[in-house]
Amino acid sequence: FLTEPKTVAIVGCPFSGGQPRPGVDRGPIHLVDAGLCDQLKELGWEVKFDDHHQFEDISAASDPPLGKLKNPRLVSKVTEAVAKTVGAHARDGQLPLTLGGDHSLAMGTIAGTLSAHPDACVIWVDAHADINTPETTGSGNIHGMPLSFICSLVDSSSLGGTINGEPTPFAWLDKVHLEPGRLAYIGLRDVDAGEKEILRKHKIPAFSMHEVDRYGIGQIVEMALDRINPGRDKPVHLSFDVDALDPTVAPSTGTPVRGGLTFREGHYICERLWETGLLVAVDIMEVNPSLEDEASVEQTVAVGCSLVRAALGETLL
Ligand code: HAR
Ligand code: MN
Ligand code: MN
Ligand code: MN
Repeated sequence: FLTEPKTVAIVGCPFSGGQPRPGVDRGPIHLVDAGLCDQLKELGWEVKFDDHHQFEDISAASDPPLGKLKNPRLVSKVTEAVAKTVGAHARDGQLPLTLGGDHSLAMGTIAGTLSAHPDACVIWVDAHADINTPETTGSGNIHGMPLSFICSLVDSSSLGGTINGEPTPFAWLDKVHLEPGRLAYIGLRDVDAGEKEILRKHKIPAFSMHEVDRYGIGQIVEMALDRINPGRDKPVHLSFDVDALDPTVAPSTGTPVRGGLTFREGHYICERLWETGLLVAVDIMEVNPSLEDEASVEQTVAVGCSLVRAALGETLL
């Protein structure tokens, strides 16, 4: 699916509006400053990186909650811009690598991937399912909801039709659709009751830490691919939330949950997806360099870079 010479387009997204903790917007800056571009050139990639995305600002005052949703207009605007950027790179045969920022950004990245590869499937690596709807969310934080929009569980008209003559935020996502059967999770361990119901109702393949313990990561990745990509012929989008990793491995993230993936388990997922030759887009999300001490930040950033290298073909031998 990628054209030669193989080119990675780094989409740096300094954005934190999908959740309340400041600092996650500095994640992409730290990942790039740690030398990610050179590391990928070293692996033989052409690297396109101009600068981090400059997002239009919408002040909090002009963006009051819509139902429970916090910062809805801002998140909608930013993710729509990300969808355009990621889509353009993907249509050019480049591999978009989106650096977050919070996971609401995946509304944009997956929409962008689908615009170029309508038959793409998604591997979502996360402690959380991020599939709350505007009705089921307890927090109102949109980083806990991107998949409900992407999988068309939300109709933007349910968010109020027009407001002051403006179309409802997220109307641009109405045309975007990922079949729930083309999404598989790995690493779950903190899933809300309403989300569990959604996963059951739509029969979404979900491999929690319990299944990782039971079968081992090698089998889990094949089981996930068997469900969403049995012929191993469809493009794959990897959306990796670093909180999927155990907090001892990736401490600097906004919502750590103990009992996560080991360093190797996280890397194995990336290596195996690269090995399939099907990978068309990668997200690394939720690195927050303002959390924990300096050594933890450095460790988390280094792990983020290392996951990217694993997904982009750094082989061990
Ligand atoms: N499920 C909770 C919510 O909807 C928590 C979501 C949390 N955080 C993330 N997403 N980092 O992966 O608010
Ligand atoms: Mn997430
Ligand atoms: Mn998470
Ligand atoms: Mn839709």
